[in-house]
Amino acid sequence: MCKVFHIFSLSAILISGCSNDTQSNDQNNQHMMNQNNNEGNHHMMGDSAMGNGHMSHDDVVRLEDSTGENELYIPPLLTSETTEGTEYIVKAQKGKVNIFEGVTTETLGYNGDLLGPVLQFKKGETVKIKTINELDEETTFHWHGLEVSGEADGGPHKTLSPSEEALIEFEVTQEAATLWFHPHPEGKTSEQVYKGLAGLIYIEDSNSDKLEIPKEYGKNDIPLVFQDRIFDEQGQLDYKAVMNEDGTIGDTLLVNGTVNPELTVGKEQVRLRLLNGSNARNFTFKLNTGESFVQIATDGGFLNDPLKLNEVTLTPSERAEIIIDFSQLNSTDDLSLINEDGSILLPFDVSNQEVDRTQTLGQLNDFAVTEEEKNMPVTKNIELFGMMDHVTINGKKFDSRRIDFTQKQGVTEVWEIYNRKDMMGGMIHPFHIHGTEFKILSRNGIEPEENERGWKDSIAVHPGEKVKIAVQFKHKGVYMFHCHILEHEDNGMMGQIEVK
Ligand SMILES: [Cu+2]
Repeated sequence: MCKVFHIFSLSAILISGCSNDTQSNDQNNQHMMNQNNNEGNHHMMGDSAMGNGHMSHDDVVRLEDSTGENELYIPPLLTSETTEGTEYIVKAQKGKVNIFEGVTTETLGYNGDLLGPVLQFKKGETVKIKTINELDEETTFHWHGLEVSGEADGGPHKTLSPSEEALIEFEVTQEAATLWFHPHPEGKTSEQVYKGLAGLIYIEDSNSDKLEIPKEYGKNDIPLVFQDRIFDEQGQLDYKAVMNEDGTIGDTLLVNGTVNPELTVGKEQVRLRLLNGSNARNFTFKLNTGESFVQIATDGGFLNDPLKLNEVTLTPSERAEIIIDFSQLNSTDDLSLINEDGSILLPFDVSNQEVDRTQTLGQLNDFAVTEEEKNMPVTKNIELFGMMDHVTINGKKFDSRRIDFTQKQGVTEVWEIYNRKDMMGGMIHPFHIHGTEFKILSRNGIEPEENERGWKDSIAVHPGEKVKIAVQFKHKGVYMFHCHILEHEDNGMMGQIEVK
């Protein structure tokens, strides 16, 4: 079916995508009509056709504005099962949630109905996690951004069958950062994440302990998981009906699983830990007033200095920590975090009470790219290519029996990631490597922007772009590298590296 589309109608692929069943084709045609008519009057639920926005378009389906009618849900911090403070239980389970009033939506979650708790680890501690699969299908527990052995990493080799348990153990050796966890079963990652399996991991260390930054969890240090979804007329997440081979894009935003969220904050500095937890949608976060904020952290750690910005873009799986000083804004009426296209993501209810704890943000970190790293030759070449289910890395699709690269433990190598354009121009692929935080050396030969001069584990690679990164693995094992558009990953845009 896809082949026929490719031969006879390239424009049809561009606009509607290709698909294997007539129902989806009807939806795609409907989507074309919607686009042509500029029809925007769809409902919160029920217009799943809106979901088939194509990532290679600049104008993907716009998100419904958040009405702000629901206070943002703050997930619990997961506490340890022992007094040693290092043993946790993380259980993948099925859930039922009232995302919409009076409607029960079937979901998946960790230790609960939807999404998961925030795991908090301290650098230097040995963490034991008992992982339990209470789903009806296989899953894995992947710790995204965590520098652990391939055994503990939770890639597609480490599946747990239904009702199976596994104990994993690792030492936390990396610096303070906001990481996350999600499933990684081969071919099933996108659906399981879509239905609600994801959670945040905070790593703290002596540096983050002493920094004068907001750190009261849920008060002025806020976890924020942004995900777009499509709900059917019954208010369900029917992934198979709406999935798009090029990345499923929704019209409804959930933040921490809350629809139409609002965040109540004090007139003070508030730290937002942003995760783009979508399957495929990119976000560009900014204030509706156009005023600036500061970014303090990338995927894997603090920037050296707070960086004043008006907006920050995150592709799927990327994180940024920002601080908004609500005591310094011109007006706090109708204030909200918006997306690039102006859609309202998160309205703020700013209390009038002045909170006097504004701190001067000083130096945060001592991240550096060495001269040696800058001058190292490229020793690994990665070519990202394609769209839909024709995505490849170095011309190949994932094969769990094939090791694509090897690298020595503790030895830095320079990888060059090239996003080769296709005849339609191509699309951004967010490239992620497991088990490591890397440094960006250059984008098309030029030093990266200031807000990318910090540890990264995922990077947006634009069509035609060549990105050089310095990669070192602290531990041994087999690790995945892949596109973090989850449908691309499931379609085989993934390879394996063995670290010896
Ligand atoms: Cu991709």
